This record gives sequence, C-alpha cells and structure tokens, in this order.
Amino acid sequence: MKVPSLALGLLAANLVSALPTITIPSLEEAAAEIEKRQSGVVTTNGISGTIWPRLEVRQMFNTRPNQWTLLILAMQAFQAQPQSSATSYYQIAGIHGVPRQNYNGVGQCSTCSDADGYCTHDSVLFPGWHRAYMALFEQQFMSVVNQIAASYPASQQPAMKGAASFMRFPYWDWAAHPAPNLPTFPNIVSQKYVTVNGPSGSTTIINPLFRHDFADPSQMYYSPFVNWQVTLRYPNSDSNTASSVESSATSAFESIRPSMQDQLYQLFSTCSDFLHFSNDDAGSSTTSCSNSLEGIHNTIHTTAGGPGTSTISGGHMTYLATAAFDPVFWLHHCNVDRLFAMWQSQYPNSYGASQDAPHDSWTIASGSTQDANSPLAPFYKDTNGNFWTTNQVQNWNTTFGYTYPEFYDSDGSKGAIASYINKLYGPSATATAGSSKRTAGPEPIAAAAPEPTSAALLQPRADAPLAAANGSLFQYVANIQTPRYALNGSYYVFLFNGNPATETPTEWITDAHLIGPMGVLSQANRTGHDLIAGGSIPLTRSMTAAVAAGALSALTEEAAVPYLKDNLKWRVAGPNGTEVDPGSINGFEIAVFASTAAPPPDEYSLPEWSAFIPLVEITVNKSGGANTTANATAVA
Ligand SMILES: *[C@@H]1O[C@H](CO)[C@@H](O)[C@H](O)[C@H]1NC(C)=O
Ligand SMILES: *[C@@H]1O[C@H](CO)[C@@H](O)[C@H](O)[C@H]1NC(C)=O
Ligand SMILES: *[C@@H]1O[C@H](CO)[C@@H](O)[C@H](O)[C@H]1NC(C)=O
Ligand SMILES: *[C@@H]1O[C@H](CO)[C@@H](O)[C@H](O)[C@H]1NC(C)=O
Ligand SMILES: *[C@@H]1O[C@H](CO)[C@@H](O)[C@H](O)[C@H]1NC(C)=O
Ligand SMILES: *[C@@H]1O[C@H](CO)[C@@H](O)[C@H](O)[C@H]1NC(C)=O
Ligand SMILES: *[C@@H]1O[C@H](CO)[C@@H](O)[C@H](O)[C@H]1NC(C)=O
Ligand SMILES: *[C@@H]1O[C@H](CO)[C@@H](O)[C@H](O)[C@H]1NC(C)=O
Ligand SMILES: [Cu+2]
Repeated sequence: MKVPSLALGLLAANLVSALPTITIPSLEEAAAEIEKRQSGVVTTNGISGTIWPRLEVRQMFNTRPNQWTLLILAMQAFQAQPQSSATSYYQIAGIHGVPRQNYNGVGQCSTCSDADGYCTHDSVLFPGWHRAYMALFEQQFMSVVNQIAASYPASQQPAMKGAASFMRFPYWDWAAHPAPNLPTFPNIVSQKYVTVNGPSGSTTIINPLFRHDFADPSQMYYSPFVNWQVTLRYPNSDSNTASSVESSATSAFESIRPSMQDQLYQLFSTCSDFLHFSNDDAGSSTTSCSNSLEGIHNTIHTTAGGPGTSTISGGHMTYLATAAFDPVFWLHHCNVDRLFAMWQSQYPNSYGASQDAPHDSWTIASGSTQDANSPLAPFYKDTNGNFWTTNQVQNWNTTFGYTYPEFYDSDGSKGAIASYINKLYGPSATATAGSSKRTAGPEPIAAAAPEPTSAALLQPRADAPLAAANGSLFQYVANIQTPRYALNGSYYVFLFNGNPATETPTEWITDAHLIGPMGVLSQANRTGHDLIAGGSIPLTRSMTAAVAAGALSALTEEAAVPYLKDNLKWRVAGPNGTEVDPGSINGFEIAVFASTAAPPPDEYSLPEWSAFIPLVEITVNKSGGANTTANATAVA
C-alpha cells in the first residue's frame, strides 16, 4: 500500500524536530487519501462532525495548552510537507498567487496569462472565495493535527486526541484591544523560537507562525522572492540571507490598531449592502460606505509585510502573489472570515451581488460578470467537477464545520453579535481580543476580564462638545480614492492631525500625529489592471483627543471645519519608501465628510449614521484634495 502523503510530511517534519514514532493513519484515512489521489482532485469539505469555534490565537495560547502545542507542531509538520504534494502547505499557499501553475488541474482562462494565481480581489467573490480557501487550509491542517496527536506516547494520547477533537485553526484579531501591556501583534506570532511539549518532551523549534521555510523558492516568480529561503516581514535586505525586523511590524500594528478598530466599526455600522461591503473596487463608488472588508484587510497585509525601501522589497504579505506563504496570512484571513460572518449576522437580507471583474485572475477574464453563483475555482465541492459558489458558502458552520466564539457563545442573533461588535470595536470598547467567552467545554477557558456595563458602552462621549442637541455623536471621516496599480507596487496613504514629525516615509506609520493608514495592496507591472480603490479613515477619535487637549472647542461643523482645514494632512508613501505627490496620481482624491451617529437604543444595536455631508473647504486647492462635491454624492 502506498504511504499517504501526510505521513510523508510527518517524516519530513521529523528530520527537523524530533517527533519519535510515526503513526501510520488508520485504514479509513489511508483509503480516503488514496481515493482522493485516484480521483485526481482535492475537494474542499471542511471538517465533518461537531461544529467547534475557531479561537483567537492568544485565547488558544492562554487557555488551551494542548491545542496550542498541536497548533505549533502541526504547522511545523504541515509546512515541512513536500512541495510536490497537492495537499501540502506549499501547494495550498500557492493557490493564491505564485507559483504560476494550475491547481486541481483547473486551467487558466485563455486571456489570463498575466495572472499570478486564483485569488479574487477587487471582486464580489472576495469574501466567499477566501472562505472556501480557509476551509481547505483548515481541513488539511486538522488532518496533520490528528496525526500529531496520534504520535504522542500512549499515556498522553487521550489528552492530545481529546484536545484535537474540538480544535479548529485560530484567528488573529488585529483590531480589538490587546490584553494590558501586551502588543497587538502577538509575541507568539512574532517571536522566532517557540518551546512546546512534543511527543518526546520539551522541544524548542523555529516558530512556524513566525515564518515558513521554503524547500525551494525558485517558483516565486518575482525578485527577490525567488531568492528568499524563508518568508519575511520588514526584510532587512533583498539577499538570500535576509531576516525579518519583527519589531517594525510590532510597532506598526500598535500604532494603527485604533484606526483599524474605528474603520471596522464604521464598516459594520454603515456598509449595509454586499457589493460595497465586499470589495475595495465597489467601495470607491459610494460615499457612506467607501471602505470595505477587503480594503481594511489590505492594510493588514501591507503592515505585516512592511512597505519596502528604495533598496529593499516589502515582505511576502505586502504582495498578493506571495502573501499566503507567510503563516500570519492564515491567522489574518481567519479573522477576515470571522468579520464576514459577523457582518452577515447584521445584514441577513443582503448576501451576494454582481460586478464585472476589473482584471484577470487565473480563471476569470477581465470584464466578465461575477455574482454569488460564480464558481470559486479551484475549490471543488465534490468529485463531479462542481466548484463552490458564494451562495453555497453562506452558512459557514453547517457547510464547513466551524464557527467563531461570538456565535458559539450566543444564539448568533443580530442583537447578540451587535453586542460583541460594540464591546470589541465600538468607540468605548474595552473587551480585549479573544475575550468572547463560552460557558462550557471540554477544556475550560480562563476567566475573562469583566465586561463593561451597557451604560458605559452606550454613553461614551455624549457630553456637549462631542454630540448634537439630539444626542447624536458628531462624526468626521476622510474618504480616499486611489488607483490601485498606479505606483508599480503596494503603497500607503497616511492621514495626520498636524504635519508628521518627519518627512521620512518609512516613519509615518508610527508617527505620533498619525490618524490612520490606508494600505494599498498592489503588484509591480500591473498598470493594465488599474482600478480605483476606495478607503475611509474616521477622524473622530483624533478630533475628540484634540477637544480633550483644548486644541479644538467642539465637534460642531463651525469649530471642526476650520480646525481640519488647518490640521488635516495627508501623505502618500510609494512602494520604494519615497514620498509621492498625491496630486501627481491621476484619479487620487481625498474628501472629508461630516455625519452624526445616533447612539443605539441598547447594547444589542449598532449606531445609525445620518447622511454624509461633503466638506470641500477642508481639502480644496490642496494636492490630491477634493475641489468639488462632484464625486461626493451622499448615499444615506
Ligand atoms: C516588470 O517589467 C520589467 C520591464 O518593464 C521587467 O524588466 C521586469 O522583469 C518585470 N518584473 C516582473 C516581476 O515581472
Ligand atoms: C450558522 O450560520 C448561520 C448563517 O447561515 C447563522 O445564522 C448561525 O448563527 C450560525 N451558527 C453558528 C453556531 O455559527
Ligand atoms: C441629530 O442632529 C444632527 C445635527 O443637527 C442631525 O444631522 C441628525 O440628523 C439628527 N439625528 C437624528 C437621529 O435626529
Ligand atoms: C519610487 O517610486 C516612485 C513612484 O512609483 C517613482 O516615481 C520613483 O522613480 C521610484 N524611485 C526609485 C528610486 O525607484
Ligand atoms: C516596476 O517594478 C518592477 C519590479 O520591482 C520593475 O522591474 C519595473 O521596472 C518597474 N516598472 C516601472 C515602470 O518602474
Ligand atoms: C470625479 O468625478 C468626475 C466626473 O464627475 C470623474 O471624471 C472623476 O474620475 C471622478 N474622480 C474620482 C477620483 O473618482
Ligand atoms: C483655489 O486656487 C485658485 C487658484 O489659485 C484660486 O483662484 C481660488 O480662489 C482657490 N480657492 C479656494 C477655495 O481657496
Ligand atoms: C484640486 O486642485 C488643486 C489645485 O488647485 C490640486 O492640487 C489638487 O490635486 C486638485 N484635486 C484633485 C482631486 O484633483
Ligand atoms: Cu488577503
């Protein structure tokens, strides 16, 4: 009998760490694997059996020691599987972008030769495609987890197999407050080494959440990625001995977290239709929902990989073609899928939309119409050649066998999920990432911090300078439109309250005056693909701080407009770490709007925003600033 590829992966892993005995999979598992190979395709089925929650990665580390151990050892073994195996980490990561090759035998469209891979961006398929992608990753990851659990000595097997039986892949919540004195970018993801209790005792290994080691990076297509032997964040050179400067990632995520929280809360509160919620291309066409799930997700990509300088490329996460090889991609996309699920609960009657693809991907020709029945290639639903569709992945839990703590701990109703959104991401949020509690389970979770009272949540800043007479809170946002592929690589738009302390673009992300970033995830040599990406950065938090500091008297328009006219500044940091004049970018525009958010009647609702009013006088005659209200059609 042929030894299944998963066992081979374990053998390879053994050379690296020191797993003692190999347990050959059960006959059933082996038969299933062989059947899969004979049929020639990998199907995406998720995990059958009981539905368990995907935990926040720090929650798993803090409260589920055995699952944490399995996560680390399974990620190590998964990543060590042969690059040629169809179910290896390398092959699954390679679906997203490079290597430029077919997966599952699903061929390229005849006009798609310039595509790097199958991932659908700037597309209504973005949320559904990445949901199926995570499900495929998780099912292969969990099969390795089960192998690892079975490799423990008999005395430890019940505990490890028990932990595996209700485990799912974790997510990283990059928007909620971290626990006190801990960073937003978790140490358990940024530290190079990790120590766990393996099958033969305590073992210290290179952290498989810190990086992926390539057996052979030569198919990464782009330079310097073809030379880099490991995935990198804020690489310190383009040479094949480059290493990551994780402290740069840590300080960048710390600096942008409050804006990511505000961007997310605004998204949940104002983006009520699937088209605009789903992707950054659609987001450019409306005022009240200029941001999108994809747009917010882009900023996490560029901030994980780092922006690059005139002599050094950004890291793997900064480019779509290579992003999925960095293990943090999976923690990030798990969270993106969770945010999609939470959004679905708020707008249950808005699911799916139609849009023309603005550029090619591996199977989708530019200009072709995509909707909720379009195939999510290359993810097969069955062995008859049917692909999943956005409509078919609407219910994540019964379809793929996972859920999230917010759903597992509650009745999953609109109100229940809204209360988690308020606690984690609202203007007075104090709940920490991964604190959503469940009441019962096989392995107890440590007690979480006390929840804030609903009164504290709902009356955050309703004192006179910050609210209108009717109690609605004044809101100011800057909507940004920018051509995604115009600068021949990924880049940033930064907003500041006052001029930044330096004019060194690589320091802007941690500048004390930073209001927020918009990371534009792009790729070199893609001018033919161009499209306008929309983003939106809330200004209210920074202006509220100005009121507290006595620099601004109130958030009324009378006070706010002259203040923003003087103090709102913006910069564009190009892909090579140099400043780009926004006015020189054809199609770039930044426009400021006022709105008000009526406090929700209870903690189970989100605020309702009034119509967006354009405030052109703040940006007029400034480079890249809106000069007219022509593009500012308010959609309430
Ligand atoms: C980008 O295009 C230039 C020519 O304009 C070419 O030299 C270079 O190899 C291309 N780079 C990639 C990664 O395709
Ligand atoms: C399962 O998904 C449906 C949406 O299709 C949702 O209404 C329900 O709350 C979810 N339940 C769990 C436990 O995730
Ligand atoms: C509250 O007052 C503001 C400012 O006058 C107004 O724009 C907004 O529409 C009002 N909101 C409600 C819910 O009445
Ligand atoms: C940096 O990028 C900008 C914008 O794409 C470009 O104008 C400039 O020539 C580049 N500079 C270098 C040194 O590559
Ligand atoms: C864009 O960037 C690629 C790779 O970094 C480079 O090869 C190419 O020459 C650049 N193209 C332009 C027009 O600057
Ligand atoms: C603004 O609107 C004008 C026409 O009304 C259009 O030509 C232009 O492309 C728009 N600008 C942006 C950045 O969307
Ligand atoms: C914008 O600049 C033009 C040309 O300098 C000037 O005529 C106009 O008055 C300015 N508009 C505003 C609102 O400052
Ligand atoms: C508005 O006009 C100014 C010059 O008066 C220019 O610098 C700026 O780029 C223009 N804004 C846009 C979006 O074109
Ligand atoms: Cu992504």
